[in-house]
Amino acid sequence: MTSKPDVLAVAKLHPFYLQSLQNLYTVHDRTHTEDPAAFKALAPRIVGVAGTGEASVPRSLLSQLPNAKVVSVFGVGYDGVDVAAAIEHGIPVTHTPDVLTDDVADLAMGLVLSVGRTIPLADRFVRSGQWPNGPMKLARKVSGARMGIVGLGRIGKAIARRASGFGMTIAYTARTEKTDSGFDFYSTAAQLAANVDFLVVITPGGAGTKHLINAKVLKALGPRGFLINVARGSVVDEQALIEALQNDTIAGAGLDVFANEPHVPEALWTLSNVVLTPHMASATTETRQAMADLAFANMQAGISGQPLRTPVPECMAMTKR
Ligand code: NAP
Ligand code: 8YV
Repeated sequence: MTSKPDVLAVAKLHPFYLQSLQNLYTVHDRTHTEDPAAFKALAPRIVGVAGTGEASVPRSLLSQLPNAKVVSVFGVGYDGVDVAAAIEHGIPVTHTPDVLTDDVADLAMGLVLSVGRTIPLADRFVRSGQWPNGPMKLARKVSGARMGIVGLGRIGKAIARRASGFGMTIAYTARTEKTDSGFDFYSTAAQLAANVDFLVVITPGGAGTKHLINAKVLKALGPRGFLINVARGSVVDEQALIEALQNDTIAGAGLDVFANEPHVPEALWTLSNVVLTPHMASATTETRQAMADLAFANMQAGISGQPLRTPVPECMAMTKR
């Protein structure tokens, strides 16, 4: 019996992705961190690396994998992968764009409605028997409000389409102006924040966007403004955000991502003007299946030397190893 090729999982994989990998490969679950001694002997046999959007694939790991042919990320964001090092080692990186765009945009709008219309707070109000004692505090009208989108890419545009359906006016910031969008462009997040009611963050993570949303941006958003973050925890200065929420510098926040997941600062748990979700923007059965199918197809293509389905932009021009 011939043994299956070896693949390293660098994070806890979603069962849909893991099961399809296990049909063709022997999957070593985080052996590099769980059993470094065993990994030394295993590393030269690894032909593929499987990760998630939050996974770390540093240069120090890639340099131990002389026969790896692909890093296949289950997620569109790949800020944890040292792509420059992967390219130097001749290992292309793939991700799962587009298939999750609708779900992430849906959750962003869900958070806008949740914080603006205080839906989770209202649910707690009813369940805790407070309704007979008086009306709830009035909420913030969402229809017709001004939305600012930080990152008008695939998901940012899908959020804009949904917000337009609510009669919201859209403005945005990005690295480059999109003149065909028809939306107002601001060159900085602070300028954008000063001109909107809901500021929705949907950029990649990593060094280029670290703390793009800082105390200055939050001050510009102001006491009637709400922050929504569905991007990466690293994009927002979390300590500055906590202070802005505690001091009513901003009105509230809807957060799907955090600086040190799965750990969420206790200061956020206690605030009533915050809605918290556990990095679940793409977490529907339908979308997780589509992500798993695409991540698996990329892994299979990489290992068998076929054209990759969705390499990350930096690896588009790479030839096969
Ligand atoms: P995308 O199409 O590449 O769009 C990214 C957008 O961010 C682009 O408009 C880009 O500007 C902008 N951007 C990049 N760096 C920036 C900077 N320094 N300042 C301002 N804007 C900047 O990516 P996507 O498919 O929309 O995904 C975006 C991100 O969403 C992912 O990378 C991931 O981090 C996050 N995400 C989160 C979840 C979740 O579960 N919460 C799920 C999926 C994705 P240009 O257009 O000018 O290049
Ligand atoms: C996933 C994500 O939750 O696509 C991304 O960048 O952050 C999410 O879709 C993640 O990749 C799965 O762990």
